[in-house]
Amino acid sequence: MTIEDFKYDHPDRDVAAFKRAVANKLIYAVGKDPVAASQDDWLHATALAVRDQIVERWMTTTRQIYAQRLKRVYYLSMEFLIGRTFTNALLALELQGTVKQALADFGVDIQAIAEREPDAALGNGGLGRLAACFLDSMATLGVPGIGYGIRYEYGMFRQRIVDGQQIETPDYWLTRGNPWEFQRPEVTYRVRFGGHVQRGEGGAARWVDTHDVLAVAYDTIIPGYGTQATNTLRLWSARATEEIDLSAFNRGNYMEAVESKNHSENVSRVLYPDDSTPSGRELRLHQEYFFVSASVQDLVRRYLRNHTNFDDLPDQVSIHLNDTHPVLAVPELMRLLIDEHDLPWDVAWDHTQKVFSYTNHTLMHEALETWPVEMFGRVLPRHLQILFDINARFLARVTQTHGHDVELMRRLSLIDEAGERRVRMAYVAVLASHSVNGVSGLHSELMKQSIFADFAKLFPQRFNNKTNGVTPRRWLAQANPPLAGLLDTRIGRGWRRDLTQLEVLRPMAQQPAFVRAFRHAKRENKLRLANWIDEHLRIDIDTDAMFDVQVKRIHEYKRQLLNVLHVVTRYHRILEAPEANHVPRVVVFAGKAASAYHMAKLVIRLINDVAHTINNDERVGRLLKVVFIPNYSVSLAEMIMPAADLSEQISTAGTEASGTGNMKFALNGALTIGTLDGANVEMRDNVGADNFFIFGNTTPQVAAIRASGYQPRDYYESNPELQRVLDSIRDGMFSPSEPSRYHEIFDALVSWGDHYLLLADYASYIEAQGRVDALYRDADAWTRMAILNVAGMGAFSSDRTIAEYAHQIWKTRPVALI
Ligand code: B1H
Repeated sequence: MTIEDFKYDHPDRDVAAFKRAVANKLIYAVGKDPVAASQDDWLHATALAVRDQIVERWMTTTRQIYAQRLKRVYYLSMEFLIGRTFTNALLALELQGTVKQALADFGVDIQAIAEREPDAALGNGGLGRLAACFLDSMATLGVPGIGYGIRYEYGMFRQRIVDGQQIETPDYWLTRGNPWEFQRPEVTYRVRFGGHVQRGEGGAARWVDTHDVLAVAYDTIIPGYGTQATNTLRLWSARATEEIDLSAFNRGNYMEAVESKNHSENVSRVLYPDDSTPSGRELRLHQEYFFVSASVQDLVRRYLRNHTNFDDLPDQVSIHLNDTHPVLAVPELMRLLIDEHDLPWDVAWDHTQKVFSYTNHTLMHEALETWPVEMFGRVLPRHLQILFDINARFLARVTQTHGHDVELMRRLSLIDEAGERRVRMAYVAVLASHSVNGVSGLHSELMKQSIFADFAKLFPQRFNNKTNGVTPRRWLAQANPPLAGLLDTRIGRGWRRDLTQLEVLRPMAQQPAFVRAFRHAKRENKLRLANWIDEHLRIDIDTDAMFDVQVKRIHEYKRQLLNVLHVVTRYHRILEAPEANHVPRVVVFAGKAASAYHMAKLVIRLINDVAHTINNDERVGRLLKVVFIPNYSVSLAEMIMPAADLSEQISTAGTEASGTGNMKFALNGALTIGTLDGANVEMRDNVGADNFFIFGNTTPQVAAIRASGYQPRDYYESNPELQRVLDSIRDGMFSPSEPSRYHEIFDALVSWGDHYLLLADYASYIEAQGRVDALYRDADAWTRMAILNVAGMGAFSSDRTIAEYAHQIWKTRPVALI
C-alpha cells in the first residue's frame, strides 16, 4: 500500500467542521455527555480536535526528512520548560478565531478553558525555557530537529507562600491526562545500570549482571509557525522490566520482589529543583544516563534503518548537549560503536567528535558538574573505563605536543585528582565536541578566559558564541495581544517570522498617535495584571504607578536583595518626606528558591515581610506597593512581563551567563535597569546606550575590587542612607515579632564579605533608579524610549539563534515542503 491509497478524513478548518470535530472528541474520545461536560472535558476534547490538525503535517514532515536524507539534530536536554500548549497550537495553526467561535456556539469560553491547562513545567528556569524556545524555532525554520528529554511525572514544585515563607508542594501535572502526547510503547529501550565488566576473547568488553530499567517513548508534536514543518519532542518514561527479582520471589518474598519495580520507576519521577547547582545525588546520575542511553540507542537505530555501516554518521547526525547534564551520551555512543558494533576506537572517536556539540550555560564554580569516581564506577562501570581511556589518550597526545608538564596534565585531566577523585563532566563535553559555545558575547569570552582557559589554548577553533534568543510567537504574539494587534495594523504580521522587521518602529517613536496607541496597549496589560493581583492577592494597586518587575529564580547572584535595598530606601524616603514629589511604584517580585537553598528562602521571606509592612503603612498609600506573586511559571510570565514598565536585570557583572527574561521584557515594551552582564550588554548595543539604564561595576571592576580585598563594611560606614536601610532590616523593622530574623542577611552583606558586591553597587543602583523616576514623569519620553527598545529587539529572536546553530554548528539543511 502507498500513502496515496490510504484513505482517511482530512480535518476541515471551518467553524461548522470544527464544532463537529469537538463534539465527536467529547463523546468518543473523552466519553462525556455534553450536558455533563466540565471545563476540563471541553479543553481535552478541543485539544484533541486541534491536535488532529497537526498530525498530518507531522507525518509529512517526517516522511520528507527521510526522503530528502536530511541530517537530523538531536537536542538533548534534562529540561524542557514548555508551559501551556493549547493557545500556542492555535496560534501556530492560525485557528484562534475558528475555535473561539466553535466553542462559543457550545456556550464555552475559550479563555476560561485555556486557563485550565496545567503548565508542562519540566524545567527550572532559563536553561529549560531556552530549550522550549529552540524547539519552536527549529520547527518554524524547518530544521529537522528532535528534542530528547525526560517525562517527569512531577515537574517543578508548586510554590505556596505561608506566613511569608516558601512551601513546596508536588506538581503532579498529569492528573487529568495529557492530550498532547502520544505514548509509544513499541519504542522501548533497555537501559542498564551497575554490574561489572568482563573481558571476552580478544579483550572485548562485556558489561554484565546489570540492573535494567525500560525507557518508554512519549512523543509531543511541535508545530512550526507559518510552515507545514512539524517536529517531535520525545520524552522518556521509566518502566520496570518484565522480570521480577526471582531470588526474592523464590525466597517467598513477593513484596520485596515487586518493590524493586517501584524503585526502577523512580528514575523519571521528579525534576530536580536546582537551578545552577547540580545536586550530586545518585538518582540524578541515574536520570542523566537513563534518558541519554535511550536517546542514543534510538538515534542509532533510526540511522541504521537506512545505513549498513557508520561511515555516514557525521553527515546524518548531530547531537547537541544542552549543558553537561546529557554528557554521558559521549561514552554511551562510544560504547555502542566499539562494544556493540565493533568499530575500532579511533574511528568511533572521530565520529563522536564530529557528531557532538556542547553549550555551556554557567561559569559559576559550584555549578560545574562533577561526579565522584567511586559512584560513577558503581553505577556505570563500562562508561568509567571508556572515560579513562579517552583521558589517557588525550593526555598522551598533550605530552607529545607540550612535553611532560605535570601541572598542565593535572589541569586538563577529565579526572579531578584533588581530594576525592571526581569526573569533570564539562571537560568531557569540551573534549568530545567539535563546537563549544557560550550563550552571550560576554559569557563566551569569559568562558575562554576562565573555566576552559587551557582547552581554549589547545583548541581555539572549537570555541564560539551563540547569543540566546526567545520565540516571538509565545513571548509577543501570544503573551501580548494588545501590542501584537497594534504591530499588525502598523507594520504588518511578518514580525512573527522575521523579528528584525521591528526595526521599522524606530521612526514611529516620533509619531504622537503611535506613542498614544503604544501606551494604551501597555495600559491594557497593566490592567490585566492589576486585576489578577486584586483577585488573587487582594492587593489594590494603581495602574498609573510604574510597574517595576523582577521575576526569575531566586539566587544570590541575581541580587533580588539589592532590589529590596532599593525598596527599603524608597520607604525611608517616603516616611521622611511624605509630601515630596515621589514617583509611585509597584515593585513586583516572583520566583522560586531551590528547596535546600537557605539564603534564597530567607530573601523570599524578607520580600514578603517588607511587602507586608509597606503595604499596610497608611503613610505610604499609593506611593509604594510591593507584591510577591507566588508560584512563578511560564504562564504567569506571559501575563506579568507585558505589564512591566521597568525590567530589573541586576546580577553582579560576570555572573549571569545570558538571561532571557531580559529579552522578553524589552520585547514587550519595558525599559531595563541593569548591569553590564550577560546579554544585557548586547541589548544595550542594539537599543542604544541612551535608551538603557546601566549601572554598577563592570566585570573587570568586579574582579579588581575582589582582588584588592573587598571591604563591604567601608561602603556601609560611609553611606548613611545605605546604613539606615541595612540597620532597619537588622533591627526588625520588617519582622517586629522576631527582630533578629534578618541578622543573617545583614551579616552576610556587612560582615561576611558580600560575595556578590551588593554594597559596592548600591549607590550606583540608587542613582540609576533616580534617572528612571525622572524619565517616568515624562510619559511621552518614557513611551518613546520603550518603543525604541522594542524596535531594537529584532536580533533577540530564537530564530536568529537557531539559524546560527544550524549553519555554523550543526550544518543542517531545512526540510523542503510543498
Ligand atoms: C543556566 C543553569 C543550570 N545556567 C544546573 N545553568 C542545573 C545549571 O539542574 N541543574 O543542575 C539547572 C540549570 N541554568 C541559565 O541558562 C543561565 O543562568 C542563564 O543566564 C541563561 O540565560 C540560561 C539559558 O542559557
